Amino acid sequence: MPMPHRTFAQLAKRRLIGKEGRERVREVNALLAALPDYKNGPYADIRKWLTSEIEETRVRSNAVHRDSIAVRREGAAQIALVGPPNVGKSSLLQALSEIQIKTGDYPFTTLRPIPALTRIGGVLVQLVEIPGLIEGANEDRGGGRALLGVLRAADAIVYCTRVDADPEELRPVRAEVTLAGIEVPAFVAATRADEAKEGSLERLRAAFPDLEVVPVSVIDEASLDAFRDAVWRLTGLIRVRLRTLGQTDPDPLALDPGSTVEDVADWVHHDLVATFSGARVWGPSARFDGQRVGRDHAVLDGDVVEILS
Ligand SMILES: Nc1nc2c(ncn2[C@@H]2O[C@H](COP(=O)(O)OP(=O)(O)OP(=O)(O)O)[C@@H](O)[C@H]2O)c(=O)[nH]1
Ligand SMILES: [Mg+2]
Repeated sequence: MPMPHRTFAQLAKRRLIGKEGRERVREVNALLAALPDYKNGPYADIRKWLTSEIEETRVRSNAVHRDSIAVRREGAAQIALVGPPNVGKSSLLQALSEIQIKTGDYPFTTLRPIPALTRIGGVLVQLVEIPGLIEGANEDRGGGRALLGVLRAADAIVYCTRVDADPEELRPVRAEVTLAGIEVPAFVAATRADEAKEGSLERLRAAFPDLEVVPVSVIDEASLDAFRDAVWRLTGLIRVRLRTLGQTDPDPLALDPGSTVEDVADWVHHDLVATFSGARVWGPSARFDGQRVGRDHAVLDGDVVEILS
């Protein structure tokens, strides 16, 4: 009587966790040998998955020897999503952007960093899924050095972990980032929040008291909005909308905090900086609507600015 196929699949996944390269291929072959030899049905599916694992492991091992995997920057900020395999990073990217991306109920579905643009309050922000950052990354385990290189270039990090998982699963990932000397703003996304058991969110918060913990589920729009807001806070950027001829642009510009009216004018047109005479401002930085201000006036998140020529 063979082992039930679900048990076999679970066992197989568990035995592959943390194994890479030759060691992983050996484990896959051992599992294939133990697998009942059905031509169709769930066992045949497991066979297909395991066989594809061999090829994917080979692809990954080759990537190990690269120094860097470039991710072209796009948007106002670049935010890295990192965490243990199979927590739902790709699903988040998919839910928040237009990209079609492979997701799967098994670890290491994603093999290389994957960028996706998401719009937050009218500003495009780039999210990058960093797959398979495992313990030993700093010693280049699992191609870790290249992955850490991508993380280093990011403006901020979202640590992703399943809300119901043991918080200890995330700790090695965070430890590798710290070990690499990467210090950027971060929060913890408690993924698959729709599956949360009582108390698991609190347990996660207790395990990471120094980080904000944001529960998120791809099937809960409100949680996705809260996630977007948290990502926006991480960027530290401020949003300013332009007003021209009495019309306010719906899409804001993203500026560094502390930016002035002069920076806004520079964004509109470099030549404008030399000639413009000031601005009118509505919103948080204005004492009253349409206040007339000089070029050194600092703008704030949510301002509307009309440059006066
Ligand atoms: N219930 C529930 N399932 C989810 C959610 N997000 C992802 N999943 C499931 O979790 C599994 C893993 O999802 P992926 O998005 O591939 O996870 P990943 O972190 O990108 O995984 P790797 O790239 O393999 O490391 C899939 O079976 C998804 O359907 C969620 O919010 N709720
Ligand atoms: Mg993935």
